[in-house]
Amino acid sequence: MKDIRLVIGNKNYSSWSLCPWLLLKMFDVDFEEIQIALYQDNTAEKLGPYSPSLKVPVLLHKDTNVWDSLAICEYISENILGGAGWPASPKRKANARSVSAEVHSEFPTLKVEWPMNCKASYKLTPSEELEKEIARIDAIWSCCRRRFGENGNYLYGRFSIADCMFAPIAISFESYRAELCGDANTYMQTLLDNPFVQKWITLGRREKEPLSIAYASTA
Ligand SMILES: N[C@@H](CCC(=O)N[C@@H](CS)C(=O)NCC(=O)O)C(=O)O
Repeated sequence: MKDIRLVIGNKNYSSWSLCPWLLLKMFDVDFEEIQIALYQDNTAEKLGPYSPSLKVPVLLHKDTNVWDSLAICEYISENILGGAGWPASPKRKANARSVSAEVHSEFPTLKVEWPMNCKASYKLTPSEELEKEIARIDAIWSCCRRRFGENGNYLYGRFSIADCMFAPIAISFESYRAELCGDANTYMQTLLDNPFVQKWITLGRREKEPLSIAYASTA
């Protein structure tokens, strides 16, 4: 058994699972993946031993377990990557933490109207509320790239946890054809071209389990 284990859900649908998975992959951390199919009759029984919230993702590291995607990314950065998960400068780190927390706590319409589904590929016209959320994400991406992106193609130049938090959104934006401004669109493409995001999408598309009737209709 490996020291670091990550419990994730279906790659096709589990947007939060992608965030820490991508961080571990990008920093070449050796870990074991434990995949549990969500919304099956036995899902709670399988998650119970790992996850007090009965949700994924969960990180198991030696005798510690951490649940909730952003807490896991913070833990990985602090305890496994020596802090390298965030940009080094305090100003950029504060900004990166703010936008990552915003993904975590905001955008309720996006999460319901355009849930990540790696198999989906069609235009889905956003509601007025969703348009406002897309505009906010467009503004975050454009502004970060302009202010902080000089040393690379990611949000703060070099890859960081902020990119992990936005990767599932990039997948949804591509699936449902979000209309973005130039800089934001280029950043979305950077995320989609990331080899590990590509791998996640490919593996997600191969999965067979539907989540529920509602999700299954878009799969
Ligand atoms: N805020 C949590 C959300 C976790 C979450 O909702 N996970 C979903 C999969 S992406 C899940 O486990 N759903 C199972 C359920 O709701 O029963 C995080 O960031 O980890």
